[in-house]
Amino acid sequence: MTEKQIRGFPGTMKKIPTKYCGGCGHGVISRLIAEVIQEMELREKTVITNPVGCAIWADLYFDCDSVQPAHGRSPAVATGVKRVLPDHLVVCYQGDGDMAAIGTAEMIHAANRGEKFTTIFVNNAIYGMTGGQMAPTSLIGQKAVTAPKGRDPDKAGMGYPIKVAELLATLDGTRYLARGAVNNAANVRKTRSYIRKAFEAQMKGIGFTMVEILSQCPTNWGMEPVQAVEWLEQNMIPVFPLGEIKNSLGSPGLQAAAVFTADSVPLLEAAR
Ligand SMILES: Cc1ncc(C[n+]2csc(CCOP(=O)(O)OP(=O)(O)O)c2C)c(N)n1
Ligand code: SF4
Ligand SMILES: [Mg+2]
Repeated sequence: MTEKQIRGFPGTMKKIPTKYCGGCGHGVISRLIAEVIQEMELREKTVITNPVGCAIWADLYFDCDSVQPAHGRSPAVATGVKRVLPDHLVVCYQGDGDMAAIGTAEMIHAANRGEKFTTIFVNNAIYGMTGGQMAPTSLIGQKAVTAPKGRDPDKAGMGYPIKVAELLATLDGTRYLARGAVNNAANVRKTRSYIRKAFEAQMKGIGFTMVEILSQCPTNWGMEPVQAVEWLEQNMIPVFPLGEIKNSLGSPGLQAAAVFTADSVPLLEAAR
């Protein structure tokens, strides 16, 4: 029987060991981004902004240009890069601490301005790099080093998990917002298709696009990798439902009212 190669190593990634822990979702997400860049033949025209977080070494893994903004400032830097190089693919890679905590202002205003870059938002419900502090996306009751008894929105005033995709869906500048996950092969494939759709929209000059991706952090969740996948499925997906949260790619201009997909209307109602 002759061997047939199903999938090769994407040329847009360097063949070096990553610094990610075993079972971490970041590595899969990086690979998906690299595969889509390669498929679209955009390696020489891509600029990635690295986050401050466990993906800080993204420039070591991707074989394309990159910038290292300060913590949370990636949307501001991506805005500048995209405005100077409008024909380039600009990918803003951010974690939940980076994007939904220290970088909230930059995120909301870049999205509201309809900046034409794509954010890949890695939601692992924790600050991974710094050792497991509570993130804005941590679940109610989830333990973190800064919430040893679990996140408590009422008595301890710790707030509720922020649903970033639903939040940004209310802004007219956002045109495509999807939420995927890397817990199984089917969701990995779906997430890849969301990334492709967002990148294609960006290259057509359409406004702000984002793919939020639910991702495992077994190390700071204190779990084995398989257990972390199960935890994501049982706990994160019910709070952060998967699918296209907003798709107004067909609308003519940035001022067009948000067009929600049939799936996203109940999701938005549930998020209220
Ligand atoms: C201005 C500033 N404040 C705080 C930090 C410390 N810091 C580094 S990474 C990080 C959180 C990263 O969490 P997240 O964005 O969720 O990324 P993850 O590691 O989970 O992928 C923090 C608070 C810093 N580097 N710079
Ligand atoms: S600490 Fe968590 S997010 Fe960071 S590399 Fe390890 S598993 Fe991944
Ligand atoms: Mg995180």
